Amino acid sequence: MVNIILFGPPGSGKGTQSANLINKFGLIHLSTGDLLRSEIGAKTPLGLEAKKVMDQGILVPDEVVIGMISSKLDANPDARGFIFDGFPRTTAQAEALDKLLALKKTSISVVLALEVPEHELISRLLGRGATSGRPDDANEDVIRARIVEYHNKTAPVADHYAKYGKFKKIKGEGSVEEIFERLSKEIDSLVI
Ligand code: B4P
Repeated sequence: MVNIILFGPPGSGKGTQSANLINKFGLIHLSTGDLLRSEIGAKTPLGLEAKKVMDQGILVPDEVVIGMISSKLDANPDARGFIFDGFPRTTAQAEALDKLLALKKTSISVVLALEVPEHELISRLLGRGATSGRPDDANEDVIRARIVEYHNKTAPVADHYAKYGKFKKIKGEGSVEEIFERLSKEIDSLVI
């Protein structure tokens, strides 16, 4: 099995690249952002609670997203692998993911971390906010709050995987196709 974490700050292109990578490599895309937005769209109790924090640019509680990922792993017993997009976003989430994968006798193959300068992140997210209707992309204060959350809570996840030699930085600037090529090269060396 090949299990990849696509890592990086908000707006670094995780969602954009995952959509293309799953087609090329036949992996299953697990995006906690997408899962949460689908709960919000369906107006479930979980979605209504999540919306309150997501609209402020802060992270949803660990137990909520860990529960969602656990159900999705159980629902796909025959997968040849997964791309985790936007998860794990805290060290507690990373530890929980390691345990969930160990139960399935597998582990993370590599963490590919997209590196993009902050001014570019802000301009990409404001650009999407102009058309997507995503409240967390709509104003610069919320975008900055998401970047602060990333530095405080998500960046330490890099150390968690670097300890095991599984962390790889990828230049996240350039065209979508150029970045796709960089990521594909890394995954090619893993895929059976
Ligand atoms: P996410 O949905 O994960 O969103 P993201 O980090 O903002 O976006 P991503 O990096 O995927 O950027 P994208 O490709 O879309 O999270 C949203 C919120 O959900 C979080 O703030 C949090 O509240 C909550 N949440 C999610 N997961 C959680 C977890 N595990 N724990 C707790 N809370 C969680 O690209 C952005 C824009 O850039 C797009 O418009 C795209 O077209 C553009 N773009 C992409 N690549 C480009 C390129 N190469 N050049 C120019 N533009 C590009």
